[in-house]
Amino acid sequence: MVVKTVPTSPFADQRPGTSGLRKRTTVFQQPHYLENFVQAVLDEAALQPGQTLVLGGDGRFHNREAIHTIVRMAAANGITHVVVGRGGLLSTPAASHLIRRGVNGQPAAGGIILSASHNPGGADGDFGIKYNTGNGGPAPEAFTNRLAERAGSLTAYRVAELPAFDLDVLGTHTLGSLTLEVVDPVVAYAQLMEQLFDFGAIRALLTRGFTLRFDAMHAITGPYAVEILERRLGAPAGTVINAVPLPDFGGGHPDPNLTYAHELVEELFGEQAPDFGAASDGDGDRNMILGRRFFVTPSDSLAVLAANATLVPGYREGLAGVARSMPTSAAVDVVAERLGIPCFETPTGWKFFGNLLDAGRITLCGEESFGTGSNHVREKDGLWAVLFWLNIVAARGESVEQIVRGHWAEYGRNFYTRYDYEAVPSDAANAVMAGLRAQLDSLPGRTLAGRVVSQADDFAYTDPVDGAVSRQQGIRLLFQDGARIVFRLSGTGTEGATIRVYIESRETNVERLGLDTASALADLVDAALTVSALREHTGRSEPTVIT
Ligand code: VG1
Ligand code: CO
Repeated sequence: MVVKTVPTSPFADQRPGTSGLRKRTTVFQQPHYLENFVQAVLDEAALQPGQTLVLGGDGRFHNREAIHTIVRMAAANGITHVVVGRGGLLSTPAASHLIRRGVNGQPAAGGIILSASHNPGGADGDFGIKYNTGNGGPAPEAFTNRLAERAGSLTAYRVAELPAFDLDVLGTHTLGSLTLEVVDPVVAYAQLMEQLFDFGAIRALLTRGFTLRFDAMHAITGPYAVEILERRLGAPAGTVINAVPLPDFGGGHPDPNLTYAHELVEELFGEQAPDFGAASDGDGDRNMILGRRFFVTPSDSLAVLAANATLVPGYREGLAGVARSMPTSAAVDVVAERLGIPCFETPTGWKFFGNLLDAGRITLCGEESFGTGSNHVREKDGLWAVLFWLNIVAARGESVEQIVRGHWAEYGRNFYTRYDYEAVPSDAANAVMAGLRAQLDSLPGRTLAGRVVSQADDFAYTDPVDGAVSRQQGIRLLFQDGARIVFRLSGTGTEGATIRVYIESRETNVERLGLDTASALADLVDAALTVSALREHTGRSEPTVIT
């Protein structure tokens, strides 16, 4: 096996964000750009001979070329075992499961996942890469900080000349000192789902005429959803729409929300609406849940799953605890209190749930950004959430809408909305945040939107397991009546800055539980825009997306 050492000059912009390194595809196609980052990952990960690396991606444009490069670099760096999904494909949750399960009873040491998640793909879209550690979860901040330093100071990378190999052929390929195992990307994951959920009850629900539609958005979950929903659960062929993964996601934006999953939304709010609708994102870790003419907010979804978990075989013993990211609504907190279990509030990004899951302190966790998951893997998991919902619907014999309205009646309702301002010039976005920081001391005690601010801060988190501290995770305005306004800058965008404004109010008056979200939150939205001077700083009168 011939190994070449290629001189490279470091890149200053290779600092991972909320979830890995995400850039324009054209940035990744620059000579040495991908290689430079991968060398830094392999150096930091420091796999020993005999240890296994899992490798796969969401199938977006440049996936296959990148997989070939990474295999050749892995061999050159002394890695002896690589497991890759057929065609170079693995959904993010399936990759997490494969790392944990490993091959032949041996867990893998880590994995490289190629994805820019919900960002558009294609030659003009985005590409991304991240490293997950041996627990199957995104590498913690300490790792990604070291990674960024190393990527910014490398002078060379190593790549091997290997015999040609075909990612579409299942089985073991021997390439010099490297054993490359090409595995079916779906089977192990589908088996895991069968262990967690009552497939018999869901099958019976479908036999009784319950109808569903799943929109794979031409992204990675197509093959997973066809296998699980149509083949194993018996939903009619065609239940999964946009089921074929395409390198550019069919030109769409593979983000399962009311704006981008419009085909599904139109059907679920139309005349012939099925009972249940769901969608997932580019890499399969997000989910949107819809009932007939009814949208479930991700924050409510987490609360409903927590309240009903013991109806599901995999969670029959109850929950050790729950966690949500800070901007996620406090609906799940109310459930946790009722159940008498701990509820943790973490910074945005799945990496912050890893320690809590590993330590057995939480069983379920979620984010307002259409992410929900559990201790079954160390990533959020789109299809898992869909199956959890179907299992609850089957067990309760109620519609999605009945379940959610019943939940509000029992626990109260947290009205919730998020305003995103995408591709804002960085200077303007930073000015918004700086302006808010400057007011933190003067805000408590002030009345905004008829409510008294009880606390204003920049969220900091101390990991209860390893003590790691993360600061500046978002500006919070907490009100005496439980309402909240949160501002933070996205760490996944690739153009300028994205400002996210999260707005929430708590309602327990039964007369007001059925209000529509926009009117329930109108005064808080106004207050948020005024106190931040967002329109003045950015010149934007409207957000890009409202969820
Ligand atoms: C966004 C979401 C965050 C999520 C992250 C990765 O991050 O807000 O909740 O964990 O995307 O999800 P940010 O920094 O842009 O707000 V995915 O499905 O894009 O990997
Ligand atoms: Co994703």
